[in-house]
Amino acid sequence: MRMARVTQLLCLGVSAATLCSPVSGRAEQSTASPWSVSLSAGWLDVEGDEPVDDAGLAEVRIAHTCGERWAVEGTFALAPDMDEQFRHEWSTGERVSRLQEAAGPGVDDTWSARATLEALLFLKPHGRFDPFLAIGGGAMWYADGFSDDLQPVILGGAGCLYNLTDAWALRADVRGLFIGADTEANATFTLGLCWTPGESRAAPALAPVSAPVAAPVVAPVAAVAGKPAEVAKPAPTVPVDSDWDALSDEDEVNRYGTDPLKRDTDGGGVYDGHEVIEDATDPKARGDDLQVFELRIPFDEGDATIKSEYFSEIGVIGKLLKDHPDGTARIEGHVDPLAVPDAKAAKRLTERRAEAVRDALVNDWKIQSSRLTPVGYGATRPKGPSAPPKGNAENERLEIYLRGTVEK
Ligand SMILES: [Ca+2]
Ligand SMILES: [Ca+2]
Ligand SMILES: [Ca+2]
Ligand SMILES: [Ca+2]
Repeated sequence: MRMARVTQLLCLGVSAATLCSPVSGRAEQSTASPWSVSLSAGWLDVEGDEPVDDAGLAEVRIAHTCGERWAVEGTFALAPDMDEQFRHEWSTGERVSRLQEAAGPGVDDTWSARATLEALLFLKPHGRFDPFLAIGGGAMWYADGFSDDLQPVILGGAGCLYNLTDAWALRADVRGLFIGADTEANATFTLGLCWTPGESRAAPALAPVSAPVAAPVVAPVAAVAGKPAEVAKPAPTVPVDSDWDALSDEDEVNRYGTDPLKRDTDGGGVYDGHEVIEDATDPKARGDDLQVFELRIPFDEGDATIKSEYFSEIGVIGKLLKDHPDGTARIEGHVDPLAVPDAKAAKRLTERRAEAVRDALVNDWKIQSSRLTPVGYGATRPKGPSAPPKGNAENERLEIYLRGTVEK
């Protein structure tokens, strides 16, 4: 749970300490709300010499993203039915209710509420699995007056988000709680659901597809009758990119000296726009093109799960990176604009697919994650025109650009 939308997590849970942290959205560049809400439920494990026994727990959490890795989360927890705990009285051999000793005769169950504020540190902000550490404090209140009205709480622990979609994630939380002046030690275990309204995290900023096209020079309209001359607004210009290489024809001719009708002018394997925009190589010199692979992995519609029969194709990349320990890979996901019409959804889907390839390289080939850069381009880099009604299959692809994997 990658994070610009750090803050809205909603966890539904079953037990004590569940926390929905900003699943996918910590502070990356994004227009998403920084808020998240979580509902969780779980179990409150109580120290053995306390008046009450272990109990079920429900929690509501509201989180706010504070940066790439940090979020602040407020939690209200309720244990609605806490049974009494007993001790053995050695002198009489009887079981004695600790709760009735503390709260008075006839009180055989009670309930409690807790409010806390925690700081969350996300350890892997861009993964589908998004583990985090948590530490904070607050106060706890027991009904039936068997304890102080409000007891201070210090808590710490960890959790993990599993991003299902841009908006929803599962979460699991574990916390240790030190409550009250006698520092009784309790623990909570919860599962929940997180909801982050709005857009998901954004992919890393992309370079412009083509250089800005110079606006036509428009001569000012002559001044009339003493009025100042007005400047006509230029009509918006759509750059023409005849060869689908992400550089406009005009820029290819006037700025880069590349062939506006040839996608890969130097024939080295990498198209002109990628050399100019991403690679900083020379689109007119064949020898400096990066090593590039295009993977045609069929995904289910809207899904980013790689089917096992395609792991061997990723293995080709894994072996190259294994053989070249200094090599790095940029993993790009692309779809056709008709296949996923919503631009934000397309970007997120392609990012998830690129992350799936990265995860396979990390898990199956033990390639360090720091050597791999997954990027989602959505439908901004088609290889050719779309084809109604379902789109051009050529445009749905993963491209892997390798550096440092070819002996010079
Ligand atoms: Ca072009
Ligand atoms: Ca070209
Ligand atoms: Ca090239
Ligand atoms: Ca080149």
